[in-house]
Amino acid sequence: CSAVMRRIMKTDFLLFALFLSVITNAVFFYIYLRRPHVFYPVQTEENRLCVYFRGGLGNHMFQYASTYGIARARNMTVGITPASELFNTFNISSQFLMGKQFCDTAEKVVERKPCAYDKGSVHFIRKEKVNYIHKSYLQSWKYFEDVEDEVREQFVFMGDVQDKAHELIKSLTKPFASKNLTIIAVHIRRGDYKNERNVKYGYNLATGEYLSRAFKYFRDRYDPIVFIVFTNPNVEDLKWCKYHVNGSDVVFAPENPREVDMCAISMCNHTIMTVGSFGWWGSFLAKGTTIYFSDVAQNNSNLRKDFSFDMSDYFYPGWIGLR
Ligand SMILES: *[C@@H]1O[C@H](CO)[C@@H](O)[C@H](O)[C@H]1NC(C)=O
Ligand SMILES: *[C@@H]1O[C@H](CO)[C@@H](O)[C@H](O)[C@H]1NC(C)=O
Ligand SMILES: *[C@@H]1O[C@H](CO)[C@@H](O)[C@H](O)[C@H]1NC(C)=O
Ligand SMILES: *[C@@H]1O[C@H](CO)[C@@H](O)[C@H](O)[C@H]1NC(C)=O
Ligand SMILES: *[C@@H]1O[C@H](CO)[C@@H](O)[C@H](O)[C@H]1NC(C)=O
Ligand SMILES: CC(=O)N[C@H]1CO[C@H](CO)[C@@H](O)[C@@H]1O
Repeated sequence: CSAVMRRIMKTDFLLFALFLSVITNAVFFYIYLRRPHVFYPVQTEENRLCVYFRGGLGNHMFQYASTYGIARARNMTVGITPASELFNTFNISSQFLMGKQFCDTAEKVVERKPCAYDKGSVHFIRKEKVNYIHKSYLQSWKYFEDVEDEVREQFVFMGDVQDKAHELIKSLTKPFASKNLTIIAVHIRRGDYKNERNVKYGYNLATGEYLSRAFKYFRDRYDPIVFIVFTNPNVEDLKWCKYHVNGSDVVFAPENPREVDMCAISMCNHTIMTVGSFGWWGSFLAKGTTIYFSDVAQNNSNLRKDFSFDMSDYFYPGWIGLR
C-alpha cells in the first residue's frame, strides 16, 4: 500500500513541477511582451526622440516630419519603430529604425495644442542619455521649417506607388489629351467629419459654395484644365460631390489605396483641399498653388482652441484661404 502511495506522490510531484515551469514561462513571456526592456539594456541607444504614430497617413506624416524637425533642433536622433504605414508609402531611410523596447521605455513629452506651434514642445527640459517620445499630433509646418528639404527628400513615394499614381492620372486625363493641360487635384473629405462627435467638437465641412469659388479661381487662370476629384468612396459622399462639383472639366478618381491617392495628388499641378491632414500633405507635396477651406473650425469651439489665433501655424505660407 505504501509503495502505491509513494508512486502517486511522485507522479503528483512531477505534474506539479511541470505546472510550475509552465506558469513561470508564461509569466516571463508575458513580461517580455509587455515590458521588453526588462530583458534589454536601455543605455545602448541614447538621445533618441521617438515618433508616436496614431491616426491616418496624414497624421503620421505630421508626427514624423515634426518629430524629425524637433530632434534636429535638439541635437537628438529621431527614433522610429516600424509600426507605421509610412514605411510602405515612402522610401524612408532605415537608419532611424530601432527596437520597440527603446521607445516603450522613453520618457513622455506632450504638446499643448495639436494644430499650433508651441515652443515648449521643442525646448522641453531634456536630460542627457535619456530617450524621449513625443506623444503629440504636432500639426504645424513650423516644427520642420528649418529642415523642410530633408523632410521632402524623405517623403519620396515608393517606386510601385509612383507607377500606380502615374497610371491613374494618365488614364483619367486621357480624354483631355492636349498640350499644356493644367491638372488640379481636388481632395474632398467628408465621411468621418460628419459624425456628431466631430461636429460637436467644432469641425465644419467644406461647402458647395466654397468649392465653386475654388474651381472658379483655377478656371479663371488656366486653360485647358482638368479637375480630378478624390473623395471617400461611400455612396453618400459621392452623391454630395457629384451634386456640388460639376462640369465637363471634372473627373472622379476611382477607389485606390490611400498612398496611391496621395501620390497622385502630389503629382498634380495645383490642389484644392477641404479639411484634414491628408489633403494638407498632398498639397504640400504637390508644391503648386493650394486653395484651402479657411472656415474649418466653428468659432469658440474646442477645435478652434487647438489652433493658433489666426491658424497660420497650421496652414502653409502662401496657400490661399477661401470660404
Ligand atoms: C550633439 O550630439 C553629439 C553626439 O551625441 C555631440 O558629440 C555634440 O557635442 C552635440 N552637439 C551639441 C551642440 O550639443
Ligand atoms: C529606395 O531608395 C534607394 C536609394 O535612393 C533606392 O536604391 C531603392 O531602390 C528605393 N526603393 C524603392 C522600393 O523605391
Ligand atoms: C502653358 O501653361 C502655362 C500655365 O498656364 C502658361 O504659363 C504657358 O504660357 C502655357 N504654354 C503654352 C505654350 O501655351
Ligand atoms: C503640370 O505638371 C506636370 C508634372 O509636374 C508638368 O510636366 C507640366 O508642365 C505641368 N503643366 C502645367 C500647365 O504647368
Ligand atoms: C468667426 O470669426 C471670424 C474671425 O473672428 C469671423 O470673420 C467670422 O465671421 C466668424 N464666423 C461666424 C459664423 O460667426
Ligand atoms: C463646383 C461647381 O462648379 N459647382 C456648380 C455645380 O452646378 C451648380 C448648378 O448649376 C452650380 O450652382 C455650382 O456652382
